[in-house]
Amino acid sequence: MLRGGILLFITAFAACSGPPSDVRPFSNDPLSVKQGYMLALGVPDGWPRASAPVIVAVLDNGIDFEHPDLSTRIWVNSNEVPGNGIDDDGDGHVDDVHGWNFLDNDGDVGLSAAELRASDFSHGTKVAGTIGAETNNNQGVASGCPVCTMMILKGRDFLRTGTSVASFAAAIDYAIAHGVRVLNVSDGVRVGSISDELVSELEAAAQRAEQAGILIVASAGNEGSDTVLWPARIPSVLAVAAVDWSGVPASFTNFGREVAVAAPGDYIETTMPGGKYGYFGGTSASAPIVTALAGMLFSEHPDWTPAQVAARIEATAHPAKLESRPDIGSFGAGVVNFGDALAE
Ligand SMILES: [Ca+2]
Ligand SMILES: [Ca+2]
Ligand SMILES: [Ca+2]
Repeated sequence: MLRGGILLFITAFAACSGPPSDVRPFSNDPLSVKQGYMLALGVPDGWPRASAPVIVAVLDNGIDFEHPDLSTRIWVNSNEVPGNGIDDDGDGHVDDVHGWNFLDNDGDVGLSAAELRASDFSHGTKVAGTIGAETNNNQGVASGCPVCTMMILKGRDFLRTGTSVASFAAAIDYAIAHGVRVLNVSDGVRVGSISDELVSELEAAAQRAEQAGILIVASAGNEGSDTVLWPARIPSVLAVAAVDWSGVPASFTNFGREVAVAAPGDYIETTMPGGKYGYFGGTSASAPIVTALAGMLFSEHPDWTPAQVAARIEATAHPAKLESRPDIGSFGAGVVNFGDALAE
């Protein structure tokens, strides 16, 4: 997972007993019985509730957008004619129908046949299912933001080199140009492993996002340390730590004063490439839960600023159970709660 001091994709499982027991279903999606973490987060009765659509960007390693529980939830650039080799909407990107591939610099944001076979390419698909899998379609899982449509910003190792920090910034600018409200970054880079110059580029991109009305939600990291990763540690970015379903901090989670909130980070049942389903874990899984909640809040309050949405999420969080972790001095506002955040 660690390469050159950089946490590429933040996936880990807590070393604990087996998966939690099935729960009562909160939608007609058969696998919602494995999503008890949503009940623990107070998902309101009558889920999903209807609201206006909202665009959420998934900055990750691509999404299997033909997955039957995702295909209807992928953002479509309606001003772009697919496959004609022309930049129809004049945004500087040719044939960008579902987003952009910042690695290959083209509009191919799905997974290749080889990537579909490779288990390490499941990351973006797992994030997407957690945020916005089709809900109440009698299939697969439910999600935290059934009204979110997901833009795919595909890359790999976005934050590994100077070039990829530039790609990260370019991805944010693409999101700004197309009306995104929340951008999920289940990725990060360790403090001290990139130059001050590159940190400044990250901070400038985050500032442009905030000014454009976009909330960035990012994983705190999985080193079990008190040092939150970039970009989560940028003040305007909502840094998400991991807890278990009962609110106890995960053994792997980073913590500290940069953490804004926490969400469950183990046994998160979600979509997998090739039409499959499986568990997801780590602060990579916690961030998309919060992204989903932010998406619901923007959907119901389109006039709110990113700071207002973040403040609502923090103000309605429940205290984490820190009794068993005296080493954790600061853990943000606690565990997010859908029921309280979305209450009138
Ligand atoms: Ca275009
Ligand atoms: Ca075109
Ligand atoms: Ca479903």
